[in-house]
Amino acid sequence: PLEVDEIQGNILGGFNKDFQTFLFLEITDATNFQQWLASQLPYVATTAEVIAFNRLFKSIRHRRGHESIAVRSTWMNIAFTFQALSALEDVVPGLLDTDFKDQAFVEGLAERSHRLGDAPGSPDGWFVGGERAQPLVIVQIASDTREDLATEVNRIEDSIYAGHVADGKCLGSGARITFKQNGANLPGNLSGHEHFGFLDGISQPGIRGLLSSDPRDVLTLRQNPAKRDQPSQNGQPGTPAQGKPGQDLLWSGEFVFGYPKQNSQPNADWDGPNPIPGPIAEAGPTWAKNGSFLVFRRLRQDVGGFHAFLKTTATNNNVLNPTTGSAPALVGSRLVGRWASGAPVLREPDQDNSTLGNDDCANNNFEFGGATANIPAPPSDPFSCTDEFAPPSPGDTAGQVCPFSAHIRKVYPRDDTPLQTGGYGAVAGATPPGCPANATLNEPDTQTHRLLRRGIPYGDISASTPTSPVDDNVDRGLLFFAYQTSIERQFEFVTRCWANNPDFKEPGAGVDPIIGQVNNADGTRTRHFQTVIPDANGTPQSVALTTEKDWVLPTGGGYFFSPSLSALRMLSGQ
Ligand code: N7H
Repeated sequence: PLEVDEIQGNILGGFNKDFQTFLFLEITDATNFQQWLASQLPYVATTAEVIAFNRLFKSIRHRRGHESIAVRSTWMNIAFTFQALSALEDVVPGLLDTDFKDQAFVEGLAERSHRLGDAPGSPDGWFVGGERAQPLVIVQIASDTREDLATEVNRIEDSIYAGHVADGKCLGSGARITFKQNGANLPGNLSGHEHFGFLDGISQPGIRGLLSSDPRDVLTLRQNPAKRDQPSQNGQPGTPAQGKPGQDLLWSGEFVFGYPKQNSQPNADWDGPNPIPGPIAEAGPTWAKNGSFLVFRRLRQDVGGFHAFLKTTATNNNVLNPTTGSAPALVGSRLVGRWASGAPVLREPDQDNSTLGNDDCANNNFEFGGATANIPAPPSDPFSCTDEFAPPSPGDTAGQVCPFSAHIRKVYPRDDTPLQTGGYGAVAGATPPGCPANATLNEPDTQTHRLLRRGIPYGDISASTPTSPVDDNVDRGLLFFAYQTSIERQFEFVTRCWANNPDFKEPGAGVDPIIGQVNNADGTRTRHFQTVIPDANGTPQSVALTTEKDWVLPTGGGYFFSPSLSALRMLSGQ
């Protein structure tokens, strides 16, 4: 079973708090830092704690609606770059005697930035993480209210500025704060949405063997035992075959070290009643068990520029949206694969539908390759899944409803298989270096490239909308966080082999309009993508689009390792 008391809380539980602050520390003195770290260990939140709280919170909210809820909590987690672990090696003998296998983690994000297609000059000038070989530590603090957050951030900042007393001597903390980043859930109607306007955090991989923090899942299981797995081969009984409808359950080793990973063998019975686990996820050092890699990207968003593009594209292509009247919003839905409310275009091609977007039982229930069935009408229990949104998703193998370039299809192609030979760049010589040439795209393999996303917006909301774009030049965007056990196979692969690869999943599909980045041979950053927009009669029209702009611009980040509670104790010399 998963050692939920050992695993830091944001990894599998997900902080999912409205207010978050991230402190970036540089280690200046390893011995003093060790003692500072020891003083902070009682505050580190575990997965057990976070899941228990989230379950309680959701069930109270379900009973009381959205009125203010008195239960609150504040959580802290901590993670280290490879360079920060190296800085501790002198005081923790043998720490890095066994190498970390993931080369991306060892080199760090600054060193790898060019591989991700970042603009020339990156990462110099980033707000944080731009310096190569900087021993950086991230402290993640999350709270339900601004006030609670400020109290905890002040406590931590004071402990860093003031240092601490040990053996009657006043020591420095051995660290200095190099950057402080606030993030917050957007206010009002944009709550839960990112700055372009789309609901975020809908689709996540489910974790085998982890009881979901959603009370509906627990109740659905109680009512419908058929949804339970048979005892699986490594003996984790009673896990559901699916989380919420459309959410596949993965072996936890995809996200936490020391547990079985997915079985990527083609045709492996990966989601059947007796799924066959893959090998155990190993970081290298044995003390990495119950830890996870954390990728952070500070992504500035050009909201006005993106909205202006949606509007111009709608005008240039005579796009009409007879139902909602918002042609730019219709274009946006094809670039993302969901409407602003979160409703997937595969289930609602013609117009936005906020009831569908908000319904956790329906908003992820679709596949690209095959049809998905509707969930049968439930018993009267209000927690269980209803799915009144007929018709069910019919699938879309030809990419006529959810274009192949749409963000959600690029970064997670679900059950897609190639239409033509070669899923990763069938055009000879076009396969990006390091990406499999002429690999066969199949679902068991796709499930080895998943991410547990934990992002939160930063910066003030924009007045811009797709119908009335406003360019105000404000620094706002997404603090993108993702956990995984291989940065190379998960975050970097998704970015390089899928999002930035113009020939994925079909030759000529183009790059991901949201996050795709290209450095062309002629020195430009011009991006091309093919989309499909219905005309006034609903007939899909193929449209080739081009933009010189990056609407999402990396302005900071780092590759971190989030250790187990035992490993944190070891790092602090206890
Ligand atoms: Fe994306 N957006 O608003 O357009 N993303 N993303 N992302 N993203 C998703 O299902 C967005 C970024 C993934 O399972 C949704 O939660 C923006 C990076 C993955 O079906 C929306 C930025 C990477 C998924 C956005 C951004 C990814 C996903 C739908 C940057 C990885 C799940 C809501 C500013 C390299 C796909 C949801 C699935 C979903 C947006 C960044 C990956 C609306 C604005 C850097 C794996």
